[in-house]
Formats: sequence, C-alpha cells, structure tokens
Amino acid sequence: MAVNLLLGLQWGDEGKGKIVDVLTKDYDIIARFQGGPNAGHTLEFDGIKHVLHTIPSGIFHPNAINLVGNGVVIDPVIFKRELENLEKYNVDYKTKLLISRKAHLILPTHRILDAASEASKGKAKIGSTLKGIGPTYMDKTGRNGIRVGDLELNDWKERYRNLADKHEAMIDFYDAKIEYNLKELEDEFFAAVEMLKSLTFIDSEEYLYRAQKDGKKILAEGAQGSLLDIDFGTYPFVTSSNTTAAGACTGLGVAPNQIKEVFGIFKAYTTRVGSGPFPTELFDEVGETMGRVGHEFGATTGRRRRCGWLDLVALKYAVQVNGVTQLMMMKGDVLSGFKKLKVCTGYEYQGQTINHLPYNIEPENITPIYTEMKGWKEDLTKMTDSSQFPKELNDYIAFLEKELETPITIVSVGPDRKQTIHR
Ligand code: 2SA
Ligand code: MG
Repeated sequence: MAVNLLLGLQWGDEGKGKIVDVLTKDYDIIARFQGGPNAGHTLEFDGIKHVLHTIPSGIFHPNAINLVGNGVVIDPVIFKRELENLEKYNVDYKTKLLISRKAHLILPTHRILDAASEASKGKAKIGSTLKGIGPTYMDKTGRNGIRVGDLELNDWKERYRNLADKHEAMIDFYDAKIEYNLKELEDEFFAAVEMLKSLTFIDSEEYLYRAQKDGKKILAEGAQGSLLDIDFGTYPFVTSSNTTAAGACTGLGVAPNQIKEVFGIFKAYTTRVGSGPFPTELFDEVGETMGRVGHEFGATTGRRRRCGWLDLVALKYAVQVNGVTQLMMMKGDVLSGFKKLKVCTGYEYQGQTINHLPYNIEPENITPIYTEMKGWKEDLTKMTDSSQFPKELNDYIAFLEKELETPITIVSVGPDRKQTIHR
C-alpha cells in the first residue's frame, strides 16, 4: 500500500486540517512531516471548532494512529496544552499518538531567539509566529539540536543546559532588549517534558515501513503552504522547513516511489499572514470583505491575514513542484455575492508577460494580469451535491481545472466536516 500526501499550495491556511479530518476514515495512519506549533489546523464538527498545532488532524477519529514524524519540531509546553485540550473530548491519545524519536525539541530559548531575531530585523522582519521554529531548525541543521529520543538518555539535561547557555549568549548578542524569566520558562518546560515522556516514542521510519508492508493506509499531512517552503517559497519570507512533497520523504522516511496521490489544497482566493510579497493582494473593500466573510485570522497567533485574488501563476508553480494529482478547492462559499471575480493568469515582468514564478516577485517587479469571470450569488453553504452548484461556480472550477491541468475532486462549502462535496 502506498502513502498519500496532502499539502497546502498557497501560503498556508488553505484548510488542510479540515480535509485531513474528512479523509481520515479511509486511513490507518495520519502523519505530520514538518513544521510544528506554528501551524494552526482548524477542524469543525458537531458544532465545535478545534484548533490543532502539532498533533495530526486525524486525532478525533476513533481508530487512526496519529504520528508526529521526524521532520516536525515539538514544543513540549504547547504540546502539553494540546493534549490537555484533547482530554476534554475523551480522546485516547496515549494509544493513538506516536512520536518519532528523531523529531527535534523547541526549547524556551529558541522562542526567545525567534523574538530577538525578529526584533533585530525591524521593518524587514519575517512576521514569524514567534514559536521558535527558525532557531530550532537552525540547531537541527547546525547539528546542535536536542531530539525526542535524547529524553530517554541520562545526560539530556546536561545537553539541554549547554545548549540553553549558548542560546543566552546569542540572545545577548542580538541586544534586542527582550525581557524574560528563564527560570520560570524552564520550570514549565521540564514539567511539559515529563508529560511528553508518558507518550510512546518510536523509530517512525521503521514503523511506517512495516505499516506499508502490512497494507496499512497512510496519509501524510503537510503544514503551512508550498509558497512558505524554505527552498521554493518566497525566501526569506518563508518558514524553515520543506513544506512541499519532498518534505514528506525526509520528514517521515518514506521513499519517493511510495507516494501515490498528492492532494493539493487551495483557497478559491489567496491569503497570507506575516510579511513578504503577495502579487494579488487587495487593499480595498473587496479584500476587506474576503477577510471578514472568510474569518481570515491566524489560527495560532490571531493575526489578520492579508487577502487577494487567486493567483494561478503561483498555484501552477505549486502544482508542478509537488506533482499534485488531485486538487481540493476550499472556501468557494466566501466568494458568493461578488459580482465579478478575478483570477491572475500571468505577470507583467520586466516589460514582458510571463506565466511562471520568477526569482523576485516583490510588488515593484510584478503587475498581475487578470482574467475576469462572473461571480455567483447563491449561498453554497447548504449545498450537498455538485449538481446544485450555480453555473458561474462550475465555470470557475472548469477554468481552474483547465489552467492547472489537474482535476478538482473536492469542493468545500463551509468549515464543517459535512460541508464537503466530492466530485
Ligand atoms: P515561522 O513561525 O518561522 O514558521 O514563520 C515564518 C513564516 O511562515 C508563516 N507561517 C504561517 N502562515 C500561515 N499559517 C500558519 N499557521 C498559523 C495559522 C499562523 C498564525 O494557521 O493561521 O496563526 O498566525 C503559519 N505558520 C507560519 C509566518 O506567518 C511567516 O510568514
Ligand atoms: Mg492554519
């Protein structure tokens, strides 16, 4: 049996959590492969909204195993809070949640370093979620990190001290005047580590290999989005992991030829939270309406998300880099009532029209070229079958499928599990 992969094709917040939750019934294992508590995956069912950060979005289903892979970075403090939240809903996480020994830990000083780095950049800041993601991946690639498996060793606290001391010197270097009480943060951290240690740590690449041999169905769940990928995103305004398909191989130990379907999720418009270029961003009432109707606020930080029209140049790039086999369109319901819809189908760049994503997409280099389409006025949120779709929505979908050369197999018409239409 192969591994299917689900990932976001824009700048995150496409609705990955919701779709993983919808698809979980067909899988035995849901596995996260990158990112960490910077993610905010929102699931809604039975009138309750749940936000997950590090825990895979299959956790609410009775049988699926949820795996936190080696590519993920874990903040024990936030993880503990997530677990406590699950207790309220009687989720048996002790048996359903497994953690890779090779996943790296976010230390309290990583969070402070993140804040200090951001403060030192002034206006050029990345707009990170301040969860310590960048500094933790720096320690991973710098070969200084502390991994989950280290918690099973006797000297891990010594290693912790050495690294935290080094971080303190680095924080001083930034001279960012950040106030913090390390003793308090460490007390909280060590308590959370104890809770983490009550969970099952595994060699996840071996576990997944055996699971595949046994015919188990595996779904790899991406976080953030393709345009935030450390290599292929809008660098430096990106996150510090590979959010694209290749990240599932390195973040889980799954071989490339084991990946079968690649589900690419996108919003019917575009949003971005944090700094960085966004060619189709709207600064007018239309963008404001998208944000208001779509409740576009960060699920982790509460920050307002920037909104704009769908950018097919960027989306095509993401489909290409990921080898997407099926598309899923989210939040089409938010566009109901717009008289005209615009879709960016090219960029004017250095006096030419181009259809690919160039090295530099800063607004001064790019003017989006739009194709206008007629909008639909019908409320989509109560629809249960694609036969109920208005003609204009069908035209929109058909246009995207043609441009992206990939079928759209799911159209989401609202945040609830039930508001999901298969085509
Ligand atoms: P970081 O914290 O180092 O990964 O930030 C680097 C950039 O990556 C962006 N980023 C995100 N963008 C969208 N959604 C994310 N998750 C949360 C959500 C974000 C939130 O689901 O809403 O609540 O604000 C996410 N995580 C990281 C980030 O904005 C930086 O541009
Ligand atoms: Mg999100």
